[in-house]
Amino acid sequence: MSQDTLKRLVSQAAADYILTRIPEGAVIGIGTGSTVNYLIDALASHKVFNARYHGAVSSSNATTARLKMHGIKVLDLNDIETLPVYIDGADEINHHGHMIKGGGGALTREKIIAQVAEIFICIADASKRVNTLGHFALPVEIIPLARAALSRKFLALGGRPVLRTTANGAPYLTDNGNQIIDVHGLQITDPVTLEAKINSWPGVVTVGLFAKRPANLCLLASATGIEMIE
Ligand code: ABF
Repeated sequence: MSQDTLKRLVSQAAADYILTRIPEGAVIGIGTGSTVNYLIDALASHKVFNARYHGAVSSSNATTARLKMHGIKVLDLNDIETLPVYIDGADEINHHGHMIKGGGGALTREKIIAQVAEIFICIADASKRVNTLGHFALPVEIIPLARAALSRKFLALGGRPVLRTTANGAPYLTDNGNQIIDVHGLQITDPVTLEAKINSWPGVVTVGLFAKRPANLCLLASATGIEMIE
């Protein structure tokens, strides 16, 4: 079964979960990435989202565009006080629900919304499940002024920092106008401690470790079906 098929399956399962478990009138937090894109399409296909829910809070310009393409109301996080659920993908997830996120470049807004949400549901194909985080290069959103100083710190950690660039070689810029360093070669055995450590460095906007606030529920699709891990 292809990864794409697994992403579609887990997204459909997540849409069913939301529509049956999340009460009417709620605001739904929506993440970023190809798995979430399938979720948005699945929610829209039920054609009840706008009738049932107050709207969605989006974690990126790309997600906002897709929600609006389907006619789903997009709300400002500053205008809501409660967010029952946030659904998002991940690049890696371990058995504690700790994740590496940010491959899609939306880690800062994702982390802000995840922090507000009462429950965080991670949706992924089984290839994202790991014992130890770090095979996927750790994304870190940074202020450009700090790039060289932070790169030296990542090297001292044993990592190999690479500035994320666009197809034409220019530095990739996030929706917030910042740059991203992808740190290769880390074996992250204590994600909570490393997240706090990197967060404390001047110039770091967001580190793509979601460990202090892990996922509450993970829906993982594999050839044998959908596994729900709490
Ligand atoms: C997003 O989901 C990012 O944090 C993460 O990089 C991405 C995973 O992308 P995909 O669903 O396309 O594999 O939330």
